[in-house]
Amino acid sequence: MAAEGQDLYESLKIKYPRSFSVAAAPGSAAAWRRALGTALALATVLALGASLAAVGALYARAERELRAARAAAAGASALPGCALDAASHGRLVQRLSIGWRYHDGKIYYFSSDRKSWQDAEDFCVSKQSHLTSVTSLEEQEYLAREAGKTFYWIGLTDLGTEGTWRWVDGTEYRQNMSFWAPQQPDNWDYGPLGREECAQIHPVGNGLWNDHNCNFTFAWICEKRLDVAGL
Ligand code: MBG
Ligand code: CA
Repeated sequence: MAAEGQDLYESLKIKYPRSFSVAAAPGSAAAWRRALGTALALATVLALGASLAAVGALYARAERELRAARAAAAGASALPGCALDAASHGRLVQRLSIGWRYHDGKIYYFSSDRKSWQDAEDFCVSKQSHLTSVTSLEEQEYLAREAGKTFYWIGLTDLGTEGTWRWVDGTEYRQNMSFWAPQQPDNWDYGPLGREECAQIHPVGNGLWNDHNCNFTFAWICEKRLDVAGL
């Protein structure tokens, strides 16, 4: 039986696993295919890694903004006379999460597109707010700081009665709480386009005010107080 067993082993063809197989001759079609396969696998891994990093970054940003919104909402709710009910609190968080910014008992919307002064005010009204008023040096400095290098319409106009300025949100205009840039308002003459009856925060004057032609389009700032109903 020993002889038969030996014959059996001699006729056995050993199948090596692929990883044991001898390297394909350099330059051969098999070698190219293998190199291509490796490159494709590497590219796929890199692409997956990059997508994962991008999704991770987006997620981190969303988390950060939501945390900031929650903190701001908590701050707002803690204000005297500003006890928000659950529904208002929810709407506040929602507004903060879509870009409104909380400051000192009010929320502000800094637009990223441009509109004429009246269209900007109409936009604010459609969001239960008005173009912003400015009622303190502290508020002026906040708005100027946030405005940076951008022109923004504010809710001040002398449409109707030249030289008589009024806030569209009903706030009383006070000369001693106005922040006009030097030599402004000057009611500049644009000929057929008319003069200047609407106010804006002017980056050239570090956020001080300039009167401009209401039909020109600029970014704008809406303001909403949190201590009034209808958030
Ligand atoms: C511009 C103002 C414009 C008018 C003009 C007068 C550099 O600012 O935007 O409103 O006041 O100055 O020179
Ligand atoms: Ca002007």
